Amino acid sequence: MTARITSVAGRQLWDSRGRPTVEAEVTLESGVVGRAIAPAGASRGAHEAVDLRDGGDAFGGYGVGRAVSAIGVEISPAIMGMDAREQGAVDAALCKLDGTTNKARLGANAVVAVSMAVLHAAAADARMPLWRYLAEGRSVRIPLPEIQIFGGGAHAGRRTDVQDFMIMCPRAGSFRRALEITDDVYRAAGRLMEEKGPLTGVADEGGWWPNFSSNEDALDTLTRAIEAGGHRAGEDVFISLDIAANELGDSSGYNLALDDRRMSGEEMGARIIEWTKNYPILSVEDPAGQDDWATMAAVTAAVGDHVQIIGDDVLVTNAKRVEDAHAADACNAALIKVNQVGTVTEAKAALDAAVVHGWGAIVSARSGESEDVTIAHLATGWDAGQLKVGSFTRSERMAKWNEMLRIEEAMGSDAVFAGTSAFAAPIAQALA
Ligand code: 2PG
Ligand code: MG
Repeated sequence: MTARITSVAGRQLWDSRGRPTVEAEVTLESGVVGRAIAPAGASRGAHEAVDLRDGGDAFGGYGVGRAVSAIGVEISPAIMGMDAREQGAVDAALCKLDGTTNKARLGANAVVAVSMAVLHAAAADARMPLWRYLAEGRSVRIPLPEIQIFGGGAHAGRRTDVQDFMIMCPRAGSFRRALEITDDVYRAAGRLMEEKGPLTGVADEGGWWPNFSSNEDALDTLTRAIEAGGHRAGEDVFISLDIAANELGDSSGYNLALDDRRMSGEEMGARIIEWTKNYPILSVEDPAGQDDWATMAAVTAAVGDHVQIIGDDVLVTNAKRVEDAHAADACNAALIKVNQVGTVTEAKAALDAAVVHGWGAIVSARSGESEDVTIAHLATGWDAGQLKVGSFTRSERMAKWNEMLRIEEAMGSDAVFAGTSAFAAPIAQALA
């Protein structure tokens, strides 16, 4: 059996925020190696798996010495000898070894790096690109990208309340074309920002640093940037928002600092609904806090037939929470981040739960990233339909977009761009 795991090693590398992170390297009997690097979130849900950090003074407390040593001392002996092609069995062994509900003992950063490295090793052993290995012979679509133009919230010193101002081009026809359109809009947005005042650089995920006087000012500027870039807002290019409302409060109230307002859940929901009426918005992520399902459900009931309502901090890539959210009609799409739950198998289960209910599914990066391009392969091989990576600058983001271009090219004439089919059926019909 050549796919037998013969060694698992961990090492400390650095992420896009200059913080320590974990890389895992899995070697098989055949000599094949699989590697993966753990990403890290800044706006996190309370129900997420948690990273193991060393604390103390070194590296601002973000050291991963203990997580790296957990890989060598505990994880390696536990999965040594297992078949890398048995991802489910390996991930079950990792969960059992950790023994907590949130990967707190070994660290989600250690566990996710190993889980993804095992997957890479298995694909390499099969001599296939990862996306093709995951597709298992089925035809899969090229995902629709969701790309940030302005970064805010926890990724930009809370300069705007809304965290991500993004665009989507469901009618672009191909991934390559969607990126070209994004380039037009990104550059036009930069010109408009320059006119407003000094351009002050970029936020954590590479989007323009948001110099805005109100959240609506940001929405106006983005709409104008789409048009100034030579495209039709609400026709070819749509706005997608990640409110990340978890960072703004909970069901007892939300603080919109930029608008100098404290709002009830009901008012917050009404504000989001109003934005979807006034701007060409096609998708809204986390319009309410992680446990405020009443507001999530109110927004979904009001506009969910033509606007995608995504759960991120609300669902935390947890299949059980996807089921609960479905029972509560709280959203119509799920964000999928492997490190939010800790293993490839659990993330796939959350995606499957969303797909079974006819929801959209978006494989997503974190705000702390690296050159690791695993998510491009997961979004494609799992046929998720959508991919969220961050903005259109900085190599930890461009590495994923560029990998998608390679995948699209490799598919050749078989490549099918998910486009409008990426959404839950009512939204896809509304776009048709
Ligand atoms: C999110 C992500 C990416 P973070 O909220 O969707 O934008 O942010 O990784 O900080 O949770
Ligand atoms: Mg989010």
